[in-house]
Amino acid sequence: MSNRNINEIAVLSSPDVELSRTFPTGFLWGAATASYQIEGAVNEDGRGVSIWDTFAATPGKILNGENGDVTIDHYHRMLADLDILSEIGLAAYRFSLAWPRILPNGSGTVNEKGLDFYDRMVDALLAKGIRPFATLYHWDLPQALQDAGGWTNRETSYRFADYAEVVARRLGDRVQDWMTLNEPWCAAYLGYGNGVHAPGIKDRQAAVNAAHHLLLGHGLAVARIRESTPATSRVGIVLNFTPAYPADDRPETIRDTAFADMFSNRWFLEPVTRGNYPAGFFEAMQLTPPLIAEGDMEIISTPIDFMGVNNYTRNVVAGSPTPVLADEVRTVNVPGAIYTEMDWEVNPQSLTDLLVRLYAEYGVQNLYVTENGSAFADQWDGGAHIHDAQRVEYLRDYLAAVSDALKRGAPLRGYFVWSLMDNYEWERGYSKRFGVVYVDYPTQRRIIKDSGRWYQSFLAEYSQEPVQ
Ligand code: IFM
Repeated sequence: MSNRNINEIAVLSSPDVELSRTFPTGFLWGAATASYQIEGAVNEDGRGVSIWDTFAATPGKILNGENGDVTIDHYHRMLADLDILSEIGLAAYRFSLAWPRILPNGSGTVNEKGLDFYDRMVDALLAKGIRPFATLYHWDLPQALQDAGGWTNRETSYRFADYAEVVARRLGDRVQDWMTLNEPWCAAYLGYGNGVHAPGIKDRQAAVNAAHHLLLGHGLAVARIRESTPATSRVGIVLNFTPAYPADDRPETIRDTAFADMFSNRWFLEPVTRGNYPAGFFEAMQLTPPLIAEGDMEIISTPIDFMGVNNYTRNVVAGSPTPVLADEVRTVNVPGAIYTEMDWEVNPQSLTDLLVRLYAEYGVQNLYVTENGSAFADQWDGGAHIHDAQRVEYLRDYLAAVSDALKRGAPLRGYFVWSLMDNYEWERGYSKRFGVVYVDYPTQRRIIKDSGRWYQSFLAEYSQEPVQ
C-alpha cells in the first residue's frame, strides 16, 4: 500500500468496514483477466493464429467488427498494469496464457518467446508479493487444432495435456495455483452449439461432443501438471454457474427450472465431482451421448485441489406450456430488479446459495470465486475519476453475499473480481466495460474507477487487525 494516495481512496462507510472484517485471515483477494481479451500483439514474437482471430475477422460475428488485435495492449504494458494490482492492494492475480503464443500450431515446436512473456509476468508478480493464478485455457484455441476439428476431435484433449505440461515445466517452480479450463460450458456450447463464440459452429451434437473432450483434456492436464510441478502445487478447474430459480410454482415451471439447472450448472459440475453426466441430460437435450471411452469418467473426475466459481447473475425460469429442450427453457426478467448492461440481474443472494450448494450437495472442499463483476455504462469526463456507483454497489453487495456463504460454512478461500481492466468482451466487442480500472481505448490510458478505489480501501481495512 506504499503508493496509495489517501485522497483518491473512496471512504468506506462503517458497514463496509465491518464487512471487510468478516473475512478470515488468509482470505485471498484478487482480480482476473484473460489473454485474448487484453493482450493484443497478435502477430508478435511468433504467436500463432487462434480461433478468436479467425472468428473476429469473419464479417457479422462481432459487434462493430471489433477484434483483439490491439485490445488494451497489455502485451506491451504488462509491467505497468501489474503496478495497478499493487496500488489496489491485491494479493493475487488470475491471468490466462495464450496457447498459440506458446505452441503456434497447437502442438510441436515450442515458441520460447511466448513462454518468456509469461515467465516475466510471473517473476514480476512474485517480486510484488502477488500470487499468480494461471489459467491454461480461456478460449483461444490454436487455429491449427480447429482445422483438425477443434474440441470435437478427441486428439485435442491430448494436445491440451501436452501444452499444459510445457507450461507447467517452465513456470511450475514459481506458479503454485493452476486452473486447467475457464468456463468449458461456454467453449463447448457457445463455440460449437449456438455458434455465438469462436469457432462459430451451430451444431448441438458437436457441442456435447466438444464438452466431453474439454472435460477429458481437463482431467489429463490435472495429472500432467501434477507430474511436472512440485508436490505443493494446486490444480483446479473454473466453471461458470447461473443458478436457476422458478418464477412461479406451476409444474411446468418446476420441470423447466430443473432443466435449466442441468444445462447451465450440472452438465459440467457432475462429471468433475461425481464422474457422471447428470441423469437424463442427453434425453433432455434430445442428443446422443458423446463417445465415452473406458476410463474417461475416472480421468475427468480426478480429485482436484479447488474449484473456481464464475458467477454474475441468476436465471428466473417461467415454464413453457409444451415441453422444451433443456437449452430452450424460457427465462424472464424480474420486475423492479436491477440489470447490468449485459441484461444480467443483480442478485447476490444467488451467489450465496450457489457456494453453499457446491459445498453441501457436491462436497467441494476449496472454493474460489474466480470471476464476479458487472458491466455498466461508465462515463469519463476526461478527468482523474470515473464515478461508477452502480459497480461499487454491485461489488459491495456481492462481497456481502460471499461473506454470508462463509458464515453458512462454505469453504471459500478467495475472491477475484472480473475484471481488473476494461477489455474485449468477445462477441460484444468493446461495448461492455467490466473493469474496476477504466481504459480509454484510443490513448490506452488507465484510470482506477471509484469501484477500484472502493476495493482498495476495503482491502486496506481487511488487512487491519480484526475487531474483537
Ligand atoms: O468476459 C467474460 C470472461 O471472459 C469469461 N466470464 C464472463 C466474463 C463476462 O462476460
